[in-house]
Formats: sequence, C-alpha cells, structure tokens
Amino acid sequence: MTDSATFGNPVVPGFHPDPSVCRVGEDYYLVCSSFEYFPGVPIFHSRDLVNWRQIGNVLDRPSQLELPPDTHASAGIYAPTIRHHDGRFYLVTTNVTTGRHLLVTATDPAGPWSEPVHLDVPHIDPSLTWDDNGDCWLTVSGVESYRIDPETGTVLEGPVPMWSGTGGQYPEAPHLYRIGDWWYLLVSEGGTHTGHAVSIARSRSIRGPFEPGPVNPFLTHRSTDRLVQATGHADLVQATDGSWWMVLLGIRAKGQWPPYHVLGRETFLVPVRWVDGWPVVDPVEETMTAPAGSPPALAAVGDPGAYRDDFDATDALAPEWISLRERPKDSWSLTERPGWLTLHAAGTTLDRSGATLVARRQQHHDCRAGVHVDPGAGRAGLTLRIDEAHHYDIEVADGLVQVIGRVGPFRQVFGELSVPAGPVTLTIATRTDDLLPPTVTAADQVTAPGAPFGVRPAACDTVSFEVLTDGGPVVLAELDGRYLSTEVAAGFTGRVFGLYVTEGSAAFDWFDYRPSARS
Ligand code: 6LW
Repeated sequence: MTDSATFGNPVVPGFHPDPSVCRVGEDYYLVCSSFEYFPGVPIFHSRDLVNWRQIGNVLDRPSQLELPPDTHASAGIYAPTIRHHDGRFYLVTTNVTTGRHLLVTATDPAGPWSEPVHLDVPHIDPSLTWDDNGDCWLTVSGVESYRIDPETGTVLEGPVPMWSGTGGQYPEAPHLYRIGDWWYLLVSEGGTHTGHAVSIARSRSIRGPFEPGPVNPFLTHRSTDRLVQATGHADLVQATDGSWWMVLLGIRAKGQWPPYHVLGRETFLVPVRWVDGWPVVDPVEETMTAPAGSPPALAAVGDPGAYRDDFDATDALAPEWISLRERPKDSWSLTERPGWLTLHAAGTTLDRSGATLVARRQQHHDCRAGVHVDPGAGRAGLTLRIDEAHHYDIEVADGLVQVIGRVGPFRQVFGELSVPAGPVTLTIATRTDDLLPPTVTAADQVTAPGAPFGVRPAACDTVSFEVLTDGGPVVLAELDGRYLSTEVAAGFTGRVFGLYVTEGSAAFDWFDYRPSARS
C-alpha cells in the first residue's frame, strides 16, 4: 500500500475460497472452506480487514473432521459461516463427504472449538443469524431457512422458502443481516466460476417475503476483461468506524486463451456504499481505494509474502501447514530429530489417497519454494500439487534426484541427477514471464529448456525444478504450468507446495517460500 487510501487485493491470497467474516469489538475474524485437507477451516484475525494472520484451524481434531480415505479431492468441507452471538463464536459448515452440516462453537476463536453438533438439513452453504426474539436461524443454498436450537441441532421450524436470486444457476452462499428495520438477504448465483454474481433482497420479516434490490446482481465481473474474475460468494461486515465492507472470492487467471487459474479462489475485499438503502460496490481490483478514516485506509499493508519454517518448534506445526484427509500422530515428528521435521511414509505414492504430506498454499504467481531434506534410506521430496492426478514432484532416493510429472493418466520422469548421499536442497519455482513455448517436447525440456518453437506463448506459467549441487543450482526440467490449474484439474482447491515421503522416513531441515518479482 503506497498511501493510506489504497489496499492490495486479494487480502488472503492463494486458495482461500468461500470467505465468511465477523467483527467483535476491534477484531475481525475470517474463515474459508478447506475440502479434503486436515486440519480444516482456517481462521484468520485482523484489526483492519486487510492484514490477516492465521490464528488456527477450527476443525483440528478427527472427531470434528471426518475425511475418510476415499474422500475425493475437492470434497470434504465446503463453505463455512462464522458469527459471534452472546459471547460465543459459532461456526457452521458442510462436510459433503459425510453429507452433514456441522456446528461448532468457541469462546476463543484460536480454539479449541467444541465437538460438532450435526444439523439434519439438506443443501450446502449454511449460515447463521439470530432474530429479535433471540431465535437462531440456519439459512442454506436453494435458498431456504430453518429455525434451529444451536445447542442440540434440533430443527424447530422450516423449511421457510426464501428469495433465490435473479434466476442464475446455483443460488448459494446466502447470508441474512439485521440492518436497521430490514432483514437483508445476500445470495450468490451463477456458479463459482466466471459466471459468478452477488445479489440482494430485503424484508421487514425474517420469514419474508423478500423484495429484490433495484440493481441485481449488484456485483459480477462476468463477460468483462477485468483481471479479477469469478467474483462472488460474499459476506458483509460493518467496520469499527461504521463503514461497510464485503469479503468475497475471486480468481486471477493468466494466459491468453483460455486463461488458467492456479492459485485457486482467493479472498478479496471491497468497500460497500449504501444508496437508498441498498448496497453498491465498485469493481474488484488488485488495488482498491479505501474511504478515508476507514480501518483499511489506516492499515500499513504488508504482503504476507515470504516465510520460512526451520521446524525448530517442538510441539506443533504452524497452522498454515495442511495434510491430506488426516495427519496421523505417528506420521510426523518435530522431536525425533530436533530442528527437523521428520515424516514417516503411510502411503507409497502421491497418486492415491493416504500419502504422508505436509503442505502450504502457493500464494503468488511468481515464487520459489525450497526444502533441505535428508532422505536417509527413504524416498522423499517436494511436490506442487492440485490433487492426486495433477502434481509435479522433485524427489530424492538412493542418491538420485528425479523430476516427475503426473497429469491425469500420464506419468513421466522429466529430469534426473545423481547426488551424494545425505541432505540435499530441492527447489520448485514458478514464473509468469519468459514462458516455455507450449509445444516443446519432453526431450527438448531436458536438453534445452525454453527452446523457441515460434508458436504463440504458452498458457499461465512455467514451473522449474532445481537441485543445489556443489557446483551451484542445476535446473533439471521446466514444465508448462497449465496442467496444474483448475481449468485442467477441475475442483475447488488450488496449488499447494507439499513436503512428502513415500518410502521409509525422511527429515526436512527447513522450508523456504519467497514470492519473486512480477508475482
Ligand atoms: C461452495 C459453494 C460453491 O460451498 O462451491 O460453487 C462450494 N459454489 O458456494 C465449494 O467452494
């Protein structure tokens, strides 16, 4: 942020979709969906709506988060809603793998959160609100509401049909707000890709009927050439100075045609004005202007940017580290080799569920992620993945470093180098300039990375793989990044950098992540 009137978007980069936010005093809390990853539902804290720090994960115990081994990629935990009521935080979400909504509470948002209460209600995207009588209402996609007892999960009334948007597909992410003498109903429609949109209606009664706003959808980027696309799935919050704001998801695709997005759906922020009792927002940009005196305008914005983990902690991994479906206690240790993260292989391949993996989200288009790993007698490495069928790996075993690409039914070794036994530094870098021409064959990639083929530029980015030798870094291969995009892999997540072991045990001394220029 250059001066006090602008802020950078996304405010939570990388795959952080379906944001929900609430304010308690001077503090803002935000949560996102997490799908097949454990722990689930990352929770963030901020004092200015722009600078967010992850303070934990709401679902961090297997008793709260059932993700059986056959949980599909992009299944599991869908959109959550966070609210604060009578001194307690409430979080409700849907585990589409078990087909149930779960409601947990806490007095401290950093946790621990309670064991779940399950709600026997259909649909997805549950949201909570309390009416003037103190009754609790659950609203779900479709859109319909139920009066519930949040202590027991008992449904006391409903379904009460609500307004379902302007006719766009998938009316979802509903939220009810008591503002003045009105009940406002915010709904997303159009689906969570480039047709996404946000619409609003209001009523004097929480049961409706709802009258739609004068301009609906009041936010959509569909059919525009704006950099930020797929804007939708929003939640409103009033700031400490009375100004109103909306968090929402969006994507930043790269490449000429078709564009590809690799960072997943990210969390954006936009200021809201009220005109004649209805919300109005400007288009969502990477740099937004904040009303003077508003918390975002007063924020000194630092990109979360670089981070390094030397695994010197002994009790717990940082909350940003996520694993697939579970993280068995005997699969990892910070004490077996102090100052190192030791991983023990559970699965034998990254291509199927069950692999021992500890990962963090890619948060910048141009970045470098490196590890210093001692494979011992095992097979271990660093992967850039979207799911079990879409990942690029650089791994070491038996004194050989290999670069392996798995895309759908295809699996291939793209480069290899013999290295001395013992710890080795492996790096994966992504760049959005100087892209590889799209038609270079695998052979060309090994012998002459970037050989010109004179056809139109490639898609979204180039992924390169390095091993550090005594003679300096050696690039073993460079691969077209489009195959690790949502447009190719499908699904609701985004890329993560993962430390993994598929044979025996291995120890990681450090993980280092740095955004590089362009970003
Ligand atoms: C989310 C819903 C959606 O719950 O996708 O397409 C689901 N829309 O709002 C997962 O992100």
